[in-house]
Amino acid sequence: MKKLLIGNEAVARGLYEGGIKVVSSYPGTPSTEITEFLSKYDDIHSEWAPNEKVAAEVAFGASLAGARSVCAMKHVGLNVAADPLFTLSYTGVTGGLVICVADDPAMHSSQNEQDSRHYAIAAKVPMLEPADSEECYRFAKDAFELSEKFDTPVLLRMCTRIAHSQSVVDTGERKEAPVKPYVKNGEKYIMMPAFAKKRHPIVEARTEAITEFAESCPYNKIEWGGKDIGIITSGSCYQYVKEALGDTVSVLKLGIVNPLPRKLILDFASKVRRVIVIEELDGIIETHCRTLGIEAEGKSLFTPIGEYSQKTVSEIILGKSPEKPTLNESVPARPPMMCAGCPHRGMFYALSKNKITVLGDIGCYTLGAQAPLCALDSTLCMGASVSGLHGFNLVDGGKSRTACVIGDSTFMHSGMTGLVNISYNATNSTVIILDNSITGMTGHQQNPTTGYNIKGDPAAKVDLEALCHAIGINHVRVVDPYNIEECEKAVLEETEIAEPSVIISRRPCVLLKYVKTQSPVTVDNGKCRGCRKCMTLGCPAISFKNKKAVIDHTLCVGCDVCKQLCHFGAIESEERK
Ligand SMILES: Cc1ncc(C[n+]2csc(CCOP(=O)(O)OP(=O)(O)O)c2C)c(N)n1
Repeated sequence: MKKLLIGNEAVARGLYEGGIKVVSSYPGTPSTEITEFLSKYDDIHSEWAPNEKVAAEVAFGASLAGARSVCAMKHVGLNVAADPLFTLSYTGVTGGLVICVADDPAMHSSQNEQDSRHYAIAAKVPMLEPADSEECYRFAKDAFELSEKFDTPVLLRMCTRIAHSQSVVDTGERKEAPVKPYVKNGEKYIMMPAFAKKRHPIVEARTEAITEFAESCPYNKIEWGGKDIGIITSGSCYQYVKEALGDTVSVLKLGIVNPLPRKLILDFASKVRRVIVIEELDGIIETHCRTLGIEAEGKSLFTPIGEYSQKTVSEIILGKSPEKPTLNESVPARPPMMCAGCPHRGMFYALSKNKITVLGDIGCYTLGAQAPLCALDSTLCMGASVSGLHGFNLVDGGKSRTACVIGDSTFMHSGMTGLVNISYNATNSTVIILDNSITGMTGHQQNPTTGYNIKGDPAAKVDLEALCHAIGINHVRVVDPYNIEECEKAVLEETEIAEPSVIISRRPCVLLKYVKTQSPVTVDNGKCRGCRKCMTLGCPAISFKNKKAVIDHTLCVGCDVCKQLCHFGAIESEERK
């Protein structure tokens, strides 16, 4: 049946039809919807794991038990799952195992721009890269076969443009893949040195076999056009090349980006005058061409930074802008900002006002770094706020008032172990868990602290207070971030004491459906002195006109935080007017 699908939905459909039995993932833009779409199928098991390493290991266990399994993550998630990945390459699989990884060139929603293809090379596993939704569907479906045929996990590389763009997919029916019977096989699955040494040559031989497969497989294809320029490309860049250059050039489109074919590339290169590799991020295909002795051009023309477009390709190859219309460049920028009524804001105000040095983490609350709050001093990767704070305090030795902030999902992901270290190695660190009862940043996924699973069914709920106590923290207190005085008091007291402490700043995300908002607040123009105190919150509902504060009723949710700041009683709740 023909359907218009975004790349991630097409991947989910392909995996479903390919016989998936288990998917375990951790959310991360632009990969999240793969698992969200899979969770709609009731005949497979789907789950959010606390982090990508756990997810990959769940997929491994399910594969070991004979089922086709999947985990999906964003590019930085693969750093977290790298440990199982590298040895999974040695063990191989029983049931087919597919790891979907989504890169984010241009960092639309990421902290770096790493190129996941390096992982495929380093871990010596095959990587497929689709260029539209139809390929997302087909590659995902075939990936299980490939995984079982070559006894390897298979990486399916997505990128933001392919994951979130729509194109037509001709879907089919699910083909059940019976669970293979479990057979104990220590030499294959117990990777201690004696056995692992025997597996390594198998991995090398497998790479040779897949390279041979890549020479003539249907995923790599040549489209002949003008022979003056031969373009070698893959993924989204293929679309830019076709749109910008049509058949004025010949194109070798690679669908397997690791291992790369040799004969196919040499043959293609021998038939064109000039070889240009167009690949976003790093010059991986270009380097491969050069090791084959081909004088390929690539990064001398195209930047390793950010995304390309048909405009980039046209301007660099043809020296002119494309004839087809491009997006109007003057689309207004819409930078992310903390929502009106965001429960993180009150705590950030308290931290900023009291000039606390705050190690930050990754989530909606990273936006606390923006003016006017400017409440953060660092953001590195998930979990790093907690471990980093301990390191900072080891050196700072109490000279500054310090704390760290971490969301509930991020705390479950990789903050807990940092807290164990704080407790065990004893620094007077204050960890603030911003518990908004959801994984907010990636679009409201459940996590182990929310009490619901991926399907929205009730599930075991981690008791954060009890967990922190069990880790050895004696000072654990809960505050309401809509109460500024309470937040300030907690921050000042807990950063003062001579032992580790945890503040749980708890209030559900205001965008959750079950959260009841209050009537908006209004400024009494007579009382407003134009002091701009309310503006220091950075609430998007508050602006300034004619030297007075104005509150946008379409945005205000009546959290009352600004009201607490106004010394002149100029901000009033609607019903009290
Ligand atoms: C290793 C890794 N995995 C996934 C992500 C994507 N990601 C960014 S923040 C975040 C979780 C945010 O949830 P939470 O900590 O609860 O904070 P909130 O956004 O709700 O404030 C995720 C999954 C990431 N940046 N890095």
